[in-house]
Amino acid sequence: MKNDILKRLRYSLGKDAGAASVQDWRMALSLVLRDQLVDVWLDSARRAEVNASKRVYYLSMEFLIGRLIEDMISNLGLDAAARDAVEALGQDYDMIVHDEPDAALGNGGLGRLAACFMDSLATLGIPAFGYGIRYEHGLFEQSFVDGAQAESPETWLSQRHVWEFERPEVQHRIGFGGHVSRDGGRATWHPDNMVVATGYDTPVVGWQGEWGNTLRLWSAKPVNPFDLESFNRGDYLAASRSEALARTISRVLYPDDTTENGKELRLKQEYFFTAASIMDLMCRHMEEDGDIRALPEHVAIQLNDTHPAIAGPELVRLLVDDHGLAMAEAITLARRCLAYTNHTLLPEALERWPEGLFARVLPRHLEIIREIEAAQQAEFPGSPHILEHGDVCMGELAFVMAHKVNGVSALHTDLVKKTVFAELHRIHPTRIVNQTNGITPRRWLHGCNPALRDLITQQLGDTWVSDLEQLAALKAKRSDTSFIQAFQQAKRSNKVALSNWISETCGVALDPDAMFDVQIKRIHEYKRQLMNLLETVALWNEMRDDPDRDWTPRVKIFGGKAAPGYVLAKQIIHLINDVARVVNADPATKGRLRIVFPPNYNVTMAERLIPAADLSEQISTAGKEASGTGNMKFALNGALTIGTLDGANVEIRDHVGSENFFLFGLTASEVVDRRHQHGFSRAAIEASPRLQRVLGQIFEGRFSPEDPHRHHGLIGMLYDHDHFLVTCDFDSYYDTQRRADVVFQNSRNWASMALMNTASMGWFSSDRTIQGYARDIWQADAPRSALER
Ligand code: DL6
Repeated sequence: MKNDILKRLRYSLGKDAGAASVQDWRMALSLVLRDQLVDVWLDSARRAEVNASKRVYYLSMEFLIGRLIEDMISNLGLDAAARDAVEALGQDYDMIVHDEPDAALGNGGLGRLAACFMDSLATLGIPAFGYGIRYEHGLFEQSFVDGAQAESPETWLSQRHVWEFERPEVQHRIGFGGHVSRDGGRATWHPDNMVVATGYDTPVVGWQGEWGNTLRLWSAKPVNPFDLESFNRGDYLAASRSEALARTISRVLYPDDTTENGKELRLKQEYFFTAASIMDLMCRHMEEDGDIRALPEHVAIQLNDTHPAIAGPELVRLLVDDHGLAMAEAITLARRCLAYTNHTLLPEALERWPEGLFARVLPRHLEIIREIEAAQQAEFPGSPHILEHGDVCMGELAFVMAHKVNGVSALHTDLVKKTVFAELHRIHPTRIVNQTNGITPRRWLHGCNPALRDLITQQLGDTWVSDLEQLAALKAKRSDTSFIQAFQQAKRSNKVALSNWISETCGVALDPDAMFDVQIKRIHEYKRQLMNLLETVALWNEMRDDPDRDWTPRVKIFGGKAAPGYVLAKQIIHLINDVARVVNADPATKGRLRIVFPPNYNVTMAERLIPAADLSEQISTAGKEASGTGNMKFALNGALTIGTLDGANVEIRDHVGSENFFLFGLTASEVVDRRHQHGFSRAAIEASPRLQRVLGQIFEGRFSPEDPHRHHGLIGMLYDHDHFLVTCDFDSYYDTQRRADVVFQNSRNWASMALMNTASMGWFSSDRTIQGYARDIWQADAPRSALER
């Protein structure tokens, strides 16, 4: 390996060892690893083709993959070899692997789930492609300027993305606009704009390097690189206009997963990657099989939320306009290939596009949607409309064009049936199924937590990594003193490492024996970071009132980005930073309360924070968080959860035991009832002197003396529009936190509760989730046969 690295350095990067930077060493190592992936990857593709296996196509606007190098190394079983080779070359291995930029091609849970699914598909040997967009700029970089969020463009591609292979030969022309002509009933779409989608392939090889799938990301290029005539005239701007327009489509990830911004560009992005993916898989099918009617036997297309919902009309368009099928047959055939995952009930995230916009951008698709709508109404009169109030409703479209629709936790699926799709569920009672989310144990325990990984492997061997239910054997160790001590030691070493990093990055010294209480996720009202902060201020008040009490030391850690246009979320960030400044400078707490908010939360930061957490904050308003996956990562890494009965918290609590989970707050149905009570938030505030005091302090500018009015908007919202019931759950949350304080004081008992969490989380592996999709949705039960050579 050492020689291979030197060879790559010299012949691929044109550097010799004396001149190589850390980045060069990292690239050379990555290229050597990539070589090792290629054989299994190509071999898997060949086997899938020879076996005529059904392939899964996972269409997702987002793949939040993070860094890949450590995943690749450990999936190939090369941890020791890679470290030895790099060290033998006199280089710092950790520095090299940490040099890789974090590929942030996603906003949060939905994108990270897609990345976990890619890992599990490869580990299970299910032939699959992930299809998405190769954004030039991923999720924005966050910094804090005087406590307020500032955004700047992310530039992951400023360095070469070493893992990918550009495929200039894989190109599809994607049209926009224009008109539709008819010749003897056959429609032809004449777009007036075209871009070329070019594929970039990243191999995704599963655990132990037995199977490899492809993540194919599309980049938009102009049909003609530039206009020679304008160039010759000296009008260089006009000459490159078409390139600039094309590139805009794959330039930036939309920084918001719950609202639709820049409607036209967003719609074009959605159509761009969906159409390229559908064309791509159709070409593959026609080359390998040749019978268009056999498509559903070979193709399972999963729509990750409604973003790729245009896949239905696009598939129908190709079947009708290019392959000559009748409309009714095409709709049925397309439906047999398609399935749709719903990830949210928030009304603002259920996409709707004005019909006028659709007519302008995708005129043929609008015609087809009208036919789909007519067919649905003819078969099921009174069915909810896809075209409603001048909008195209993508949720209804995705539902009607899918043979299965799934929610992402038991509670969420139940609510999907009762709320957003109640009527469609009545009409199609077997279409909605549940597939509770999961996380890959490769990254979220084996990779990110070497201390705990090694302890578990000493006990169980290493087969748990691909069979996570084996962790249940650890339950027998809950009263084993020496094991519990080793478990505590692993956690403490992670907390020390995190403390060192926080001290370097935030300049705040932490006590590793304090309770590390962590809330990391997008900043959103429903996720209630604000409630966590109000509780922190209340605790600060009580510490100051009674400084000699035996307070449990706490470190409150926040991490997350607010969508740039989401004003309230940005105000919450500002308030957290304002409170942190005052509390951290206050000697009265005697260092027993610290607040830290490291900027630019991303996958890599999560990998640092999660192994060091004692308490996991999963405190969304019940009924609002579809599942959560951070909740699973924390519990797997031995944090106790403080949480509401929301999303997958419900199932986590069932698995780890109610005695090992700090539950508080209103249930989903109580939330709905409470909202109907007039003046509920004022009543809750009046009933809680503790909360009144905190709100009063913030209102008076206690934490923002330089701008006392700064947080009036937030306080006014809590009094008059507390849609997410922060005020109603506050007291119960505060009391539960104090219960956690008491339990934490008995460190031995806390550790055994934490161990019960780790030991009970096997079911939350994304391998289990993917097996569920394969069985209930894709009928792609190839796994074992694919792995047999
Ligand atoms: O299913 C993955 C993830 C869930 O764990 C979160 O609870 C949910 O909020 C998130 N949903 C979205 C919705 N985006 N859109 N549209 O990201 O999905």
